Amino acid sequence: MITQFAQDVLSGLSATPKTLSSKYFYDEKGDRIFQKIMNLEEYYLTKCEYEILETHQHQIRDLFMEGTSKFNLVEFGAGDGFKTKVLLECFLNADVDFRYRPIDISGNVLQILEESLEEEFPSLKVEGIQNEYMKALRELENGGTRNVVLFLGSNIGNFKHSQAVTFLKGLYEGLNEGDLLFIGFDLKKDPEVILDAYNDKSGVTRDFNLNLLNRINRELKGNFDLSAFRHFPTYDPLTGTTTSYLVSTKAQTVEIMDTAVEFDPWEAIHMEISQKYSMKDIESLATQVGFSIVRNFYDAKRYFVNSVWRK
Ligand code: AVI
Repeated sequence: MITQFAQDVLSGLSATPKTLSSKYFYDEKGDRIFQKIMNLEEYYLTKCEYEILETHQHQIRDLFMEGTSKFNLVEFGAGDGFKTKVLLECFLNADVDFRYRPIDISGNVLQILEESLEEEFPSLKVEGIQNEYMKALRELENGGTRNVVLFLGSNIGNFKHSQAVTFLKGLYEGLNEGDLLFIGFDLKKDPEVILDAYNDKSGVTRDFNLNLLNRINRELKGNFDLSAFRHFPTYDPLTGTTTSYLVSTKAQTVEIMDTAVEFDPWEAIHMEISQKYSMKDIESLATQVGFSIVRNFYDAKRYFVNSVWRK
């Protein structure tokens, strides 16, 4: 049986323009490279969001607790929980009554996270949900306990506008009146700062993109020559969209599962978008989906915002 990955790769590479989905970046090696990205000098996003959580943890706690005695803290794509641990520690220190429910499609990711949380915070109530985000929503509490959903890291930025709206509408439908969404957006800023974040000098982001070609070679019997593709990110300050391409430096034929994919010289594969927002963009997105914005938390440079939305 042909996997969803194989189907998506073959249809993406036979389309015009050629495209691959960035959701496939995250195999084991991709996860490791992304960890490196988050530690890069140029990649300000993680540092800014960490600063927001550190600086405003008490106000965030008070907001989550406003008008209720307990809540479920649900997280989409928790990863290693590095940033979330700031909040978890703050809530535990204040004896807040809450349960942490990280959601991830990978059982392995959840298990590693749960083990590290048990070691660091033995009194924390953790109950992971292994499922796709939208399906996991059906497992959420609707017995009166508030759900607070964390969607950190500007992960929303990897969706096109229409996908972001569909995703947030699905989330809205899955929540109860009064539930909260705590969501991270990367803000529009000096285009050079943005471009550098996706074009680091040490080439880690290039390797992150090329790793998907490697994954195709490994898992789909491909024969991409990685040295014949160049990483090329762009940023359009009008739309706020960062787009990453891999550009074929010559005419070449790549075989994937016995299918030939032809590249013209300098033909590009669209790899990823990372959308940057203005506060107006964020307000209109929240309104379009039906949420009301309760509060916005910024880092000192105003590079990033964590916006709190209520259903
Ligand atoms: C996961 N996501 C928010 C990252 C971003 O900034 O778009 C993925 C990434 N791609 C290149 N560098 C980081």
